[in-house]
Amino acid sequence: MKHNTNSKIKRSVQMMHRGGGGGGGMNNACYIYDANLKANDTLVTPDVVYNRGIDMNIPLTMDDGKTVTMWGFTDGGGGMGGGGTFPSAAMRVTQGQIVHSVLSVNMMWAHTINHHGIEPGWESDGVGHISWDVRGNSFTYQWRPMHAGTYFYHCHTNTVLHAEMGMYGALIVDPPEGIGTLYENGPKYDLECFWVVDEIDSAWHTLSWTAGTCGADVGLNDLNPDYFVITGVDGSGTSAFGAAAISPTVRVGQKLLARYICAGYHPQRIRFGGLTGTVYMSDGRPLPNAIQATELRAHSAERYDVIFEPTEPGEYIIETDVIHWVSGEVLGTTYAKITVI
Ligand SMILES: [Cu+2]
Repeated sequence: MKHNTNSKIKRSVQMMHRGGGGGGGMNNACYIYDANLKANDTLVTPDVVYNRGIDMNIPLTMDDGKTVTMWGFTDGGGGMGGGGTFPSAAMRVTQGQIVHSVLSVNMMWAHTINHHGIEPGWESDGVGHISWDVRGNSFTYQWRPMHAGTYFYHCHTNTVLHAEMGMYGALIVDPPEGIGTLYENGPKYDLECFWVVDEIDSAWHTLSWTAGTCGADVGLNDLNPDYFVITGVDGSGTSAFGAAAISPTVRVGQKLLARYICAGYHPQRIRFGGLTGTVYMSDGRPLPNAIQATELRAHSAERYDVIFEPTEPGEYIIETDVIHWVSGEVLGTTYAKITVI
């Protein structure tokens, strides 16, 4: 009898493990860190409130006509109703403001928000497995950025998968001087662009939200990208040339700030197409001494703030290589463009 009972348990566990398939579909119970979810008892009156919901069915059409399903946050709360974008809508606040990010997860799948590089209290850190995930509920994260710069926010539930699925957005902190100054008493700029470079392994994009947390090897250690995107656009051709936020036009004499985020897992090398930029900041802090650069290398989640002051009209192609982290092979390249008139 005892032997039979054990066998039944084994079978039911195996069936649970097999339940991990299906595009964001099944309520697989292996990843449960929401049991401790409580209201955030640290909240004070905010200066800014962002409402974020979840959309786990965002179609991203690539240059070859194929569509990859992305996940992301909606701007304005809600649950399954759609309306999410890839990347998710930016958050933009001023240094010193108290901000509430209200995450509403009106579904059975768990998510969080981690404001990467910001330093809130632990209740608001949004790292699911060490505090709690949010599902079937809402939670208010409170944060107060004290350093201007370029950041991003992302889901921190089953992070390897959920970040790959696209659950991130830019987080910009302006100094007290406001938009047009990079950091407090720092350099000025006239316009800005956003280079958020990421690689996509479309085979991952049919996995369930708990994939890899149930003991099975679903291949999350083996990222084989087949698409390369820049700020939500297939970057392998010229598609990003038509988006002003990625491929700006600047007049001679103007200062262009490029906010570059390495949003992939493999390292990247970005080349400025013959332009020399001044690198003022990395990861939300000014460099001790700004450096002149014609290219940069970055690793996962790094950010760089680069100001260009082009002197010659022309078209400058910004190439970002995604480089295999072990072999050094260039896996793919994204293209953007600076037009100087
Ligand atoms: Cu998530």
